[in-house]
Amino acid sequence: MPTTHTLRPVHSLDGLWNFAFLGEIDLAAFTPHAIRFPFEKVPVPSAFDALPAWAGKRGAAVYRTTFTVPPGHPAQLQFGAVSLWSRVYLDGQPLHENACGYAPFRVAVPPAARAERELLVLVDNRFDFERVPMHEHYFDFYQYGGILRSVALHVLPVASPYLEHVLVSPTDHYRAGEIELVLHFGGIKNGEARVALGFDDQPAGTAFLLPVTDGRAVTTVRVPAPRLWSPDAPALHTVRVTLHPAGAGAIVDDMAVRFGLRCIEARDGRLWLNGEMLRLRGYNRHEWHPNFGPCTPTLQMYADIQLLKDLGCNFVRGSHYQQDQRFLGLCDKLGLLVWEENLGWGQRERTFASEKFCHDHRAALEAMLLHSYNHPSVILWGFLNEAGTDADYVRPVFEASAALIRALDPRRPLTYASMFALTDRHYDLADVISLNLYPGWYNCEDHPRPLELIRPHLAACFDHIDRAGFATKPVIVSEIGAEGLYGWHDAHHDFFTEEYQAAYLSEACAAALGHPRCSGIALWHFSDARTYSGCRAMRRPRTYNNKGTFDEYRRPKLAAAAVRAAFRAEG
Ligand code: ADA
Repeated sequence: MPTTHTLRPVHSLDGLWNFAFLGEIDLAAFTPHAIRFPFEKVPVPSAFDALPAWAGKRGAAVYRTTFTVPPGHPAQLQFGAVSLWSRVYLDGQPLHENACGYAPFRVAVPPAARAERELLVLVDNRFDFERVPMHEHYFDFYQYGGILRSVALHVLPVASPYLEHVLVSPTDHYRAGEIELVLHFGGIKNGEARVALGFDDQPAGTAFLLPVTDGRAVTTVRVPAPRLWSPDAPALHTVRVTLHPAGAGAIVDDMAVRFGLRCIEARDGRLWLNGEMLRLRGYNRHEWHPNFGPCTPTLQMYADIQLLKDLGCNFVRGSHYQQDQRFLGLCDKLGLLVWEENLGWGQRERTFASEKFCHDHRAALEAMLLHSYNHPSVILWGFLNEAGTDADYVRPVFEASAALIRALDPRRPLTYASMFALTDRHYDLADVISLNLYPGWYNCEDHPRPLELIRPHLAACFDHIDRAGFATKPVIVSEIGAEGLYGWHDAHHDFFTEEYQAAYLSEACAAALGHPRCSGIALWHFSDARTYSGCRAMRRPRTYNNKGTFDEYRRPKLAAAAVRAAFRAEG
């Protein structure tokens, strides 16, 4: 884990929990005291509807476990992700609701006189715009239910402050090892905190006082023996922050975080990493495997990164939601650049008019920034894929999102993937312009040779951006692709064959990477993934999005060799 503690006890709650699928219950009438049903044992993390017993089912379910906290101690539950909607009960009392199935969240556990505590998580994977407006049935990826990511219990110090987040940013002097630390505290609002810092294997330095305003303190320091992070040499450092009591006495809390010294910039129409021009070669990737749904084992994540690197990629877009911290940690260590984005897919006016949506989106975006901040692999923040950015109703949410990102992290560029390359009205808000383009796949019914559409369309889009006044912003093709059904070949090399897909991706790579305005390409997509059920799947054979270069079991299609040739020639 990128964040560790040596003083506070941290217990993983992953393992077998009691579980019951409740189906179409009325959530308003639910009370944990009235539960009279047999529990089964189900692992946490899990997507219950990826398991054979509840595959494809929608409804409510409960997960239940117990844990112990020393009497009188406060504690905190840290959830990686619970989908789609959840309510957390502690000892029968509702404590917290969450309505973004991919955002991490924390729940304060108040001190109690007894040690054993009962934790019950009510989850619901039914779509319901009023209750869970961030998730919609029309998203082109299957949305599962359950406690999708790890759960941990942190036992906190009694009646003293503790460290909530430590955010590390390399400054302009990153080559000399200078970093800015923003410390978020629990238990001190305004006042002072005594902290000490230790880097890598070295002991902590002398404790010093920092002013705390609104629960936060900022300081700038130098990392001894600094080494730069880059995809080719992904060197990592650690800082351990120790928190001391105001007077004399032992340390009350500590937190060690891993980070990298690197600088990512969007300027002069290009992307720059550590001062060198950067071109992104990569894929969009869903966190998904047919056997586990979105709860992918670490080994599979590692294998996927190996496949990406073998194709010559330096970049992955975590489409279309916050990534698992394990995946980001692997990208840090193995040197793969990441676009980290908040959940969203094609939302239109009704969504942007919803107060609950605006609130939940903001909370999830903030959680993404706080939890994924220290990953040097993350070079772009993104949000709301393919929203209605050809219209003005998105503006307030887009402006507020950009402002929130810039307030929390002024040093990393932000972007959003637009499906309206020629009519988008909000490019001014992005540091990097990202275009989802499907010439030669969608909307080309009247063209006899659709592959010929790719090059002129890309050129027209790049040209439009410059003419619209955004020549100083880098542009990337954030999606482009075609379906190829694994094992489907025919002499016509027509739509859905592996041959058409391979030719399409070759042409897309050549058109994008051959254009002087292009700062990168993320192909759609890495591996086939389950999507819509029912009639919405008419354009999705097998109810899969089959535009993977690999099928769902990571078997390569012909496209793999085509992309490898294109990317390796660049890299
Ligand atoms: C969009 C969208 C992807 C996927 C893709 C496609 O650009 O962002 O999630 O749906 O289209 O396959 O059509």
